[in-house]
Amino acid sequence: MFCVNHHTTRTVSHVTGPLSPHSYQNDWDITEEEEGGSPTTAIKNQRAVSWGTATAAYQIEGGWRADGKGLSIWDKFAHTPLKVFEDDNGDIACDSYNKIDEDVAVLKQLRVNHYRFSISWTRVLPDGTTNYINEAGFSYYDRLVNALLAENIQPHITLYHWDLPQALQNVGGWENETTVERFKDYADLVFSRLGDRVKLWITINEPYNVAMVGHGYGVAAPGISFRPGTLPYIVGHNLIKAHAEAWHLYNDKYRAKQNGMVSITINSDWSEPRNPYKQEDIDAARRVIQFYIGWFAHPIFNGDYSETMKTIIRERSLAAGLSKSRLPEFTPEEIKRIKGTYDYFGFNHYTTVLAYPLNYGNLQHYDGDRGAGTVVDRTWLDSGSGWLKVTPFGLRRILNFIKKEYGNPTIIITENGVSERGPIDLKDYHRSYFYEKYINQVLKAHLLDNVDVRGYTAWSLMDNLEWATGFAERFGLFYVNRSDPNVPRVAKESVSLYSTIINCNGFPDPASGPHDCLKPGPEGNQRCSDSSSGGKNKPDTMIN
Ligand code: PNW
Repeated sequence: MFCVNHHTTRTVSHVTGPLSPHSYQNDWDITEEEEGGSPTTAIKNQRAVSWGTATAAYQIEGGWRADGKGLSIWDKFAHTPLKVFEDDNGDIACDSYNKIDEDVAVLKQLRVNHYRFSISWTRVLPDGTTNYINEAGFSYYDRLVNALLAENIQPHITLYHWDLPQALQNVGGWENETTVERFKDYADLVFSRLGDRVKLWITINEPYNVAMVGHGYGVAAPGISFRPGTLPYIVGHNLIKAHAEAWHLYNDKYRAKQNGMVSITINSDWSEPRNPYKQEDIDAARRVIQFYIGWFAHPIFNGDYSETMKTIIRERSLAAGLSKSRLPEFTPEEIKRIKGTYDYFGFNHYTTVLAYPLNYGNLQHYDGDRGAGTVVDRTWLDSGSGWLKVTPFGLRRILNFIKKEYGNPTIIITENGVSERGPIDLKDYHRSYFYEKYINQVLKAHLLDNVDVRGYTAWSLMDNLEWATGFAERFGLFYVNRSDPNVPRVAKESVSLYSTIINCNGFPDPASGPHDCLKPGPEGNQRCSDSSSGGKNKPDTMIN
């Protein structure tokens, strides 16, 4: 059982200052009527949500040359001057490679049900191929998985969170279709080694970012930007194939014995028309969505690229005198093989944009194909990241979009969170506000709109290397003091908020209190208005 919060007081202090009363009135939240008129705070007989938090290998592990690890494209990119803010790199990061006990201790403190982390491909396969298996690297993940299970924390493993082996990049990386085979071999090895204990898998994290940020805009590894009209689409095409092959491999070879769930994690903003009364803006908002979440979700959940993407890219390519579309085509066999390669919808979400039509003329690239500009509403709260505005309503809306557009799949939110920058302040009120508001929208989607959300994962467990912005943008529930040689993890105040939400499995109704789950410490280990749970801190039904 969980509880939606209809009782929140709207007081928040924020990195950029408090909200004005005016913006409270226009906070884009959904009205009570839209909620279905229900004043319900708890609805019975729903499946439980698994609560978790996430990290990724390059962002936290360090140990970049330890025990035979090979080099990845992020090792190379971060060691190239001027690519990462202040030339930060992941050489040491949060030193998680040497801190299994410390990491598990803070996960325990949070009381999470699952922990999402990624495997560094080159730690287990230094040159990216199965020619040589680095047992020392495997030992790290083996010990981590065992330590998590000993604390009843379910491991949720990402196979690819952007750190491609440099040896594979040297032969073309994701542009080269042979990488699909290499990824499949890598996945096979990891399933065979850890799949007896690991039941939740993500093949690829955020293919959009790999394709666009790494190969279009070029501000993430491998940092390519000189063929923006074709390369991102080729890379995206191979990422989809790689995902599908890994899913089929699991399905054919491991599912019967291991009985886990495999999917991809797709990220997307929500998009609203800048002017909701203007058809062009409504159309632009739809294009933004189809070119973002739809680029990858459409082939995997519905079959093939959307008509929107196929038509627009073909027409713009031909109009520019090209002989065929810049968007590669799947063969009918490939469409069939890719469609349905999911056991759930892994979804990362942070923010919302307002869209309007923007004509790029003849320019042959993704932005031109999408034909939309985006702005934000000035009343939306800022964060430590320029692209991230605090827009909780968008999460409920995009969850409903996923339900409708992709056939009501089971959804696991694999990332959601907020950053700050500037001086360290453990009183991170903006983060508590963010989690309270966004999680409440998740629970509304789940309980009031019947969206099948089974998991929620906060990004991130701790402050870490935020890719090209280095350590300056901090998404952690825990602060990591990197100037102390012990690299300690220190709880920010939002830790207590999030662990209470986990303990109460949502927001208990103050009117029906007092609630034991709100009490700090072990005696408070009880769900909101759920006396039958007997103080257990685990969902009634785990994700699978
Ligand atoms: C995700 N954007 O990346 C990644 O999966 C994480 O590794 C990362 O640390 C986290 O979100 C926070 O950024 C994104 O510009 C990076 O829209 C940038 C964007 C979205 C996601």
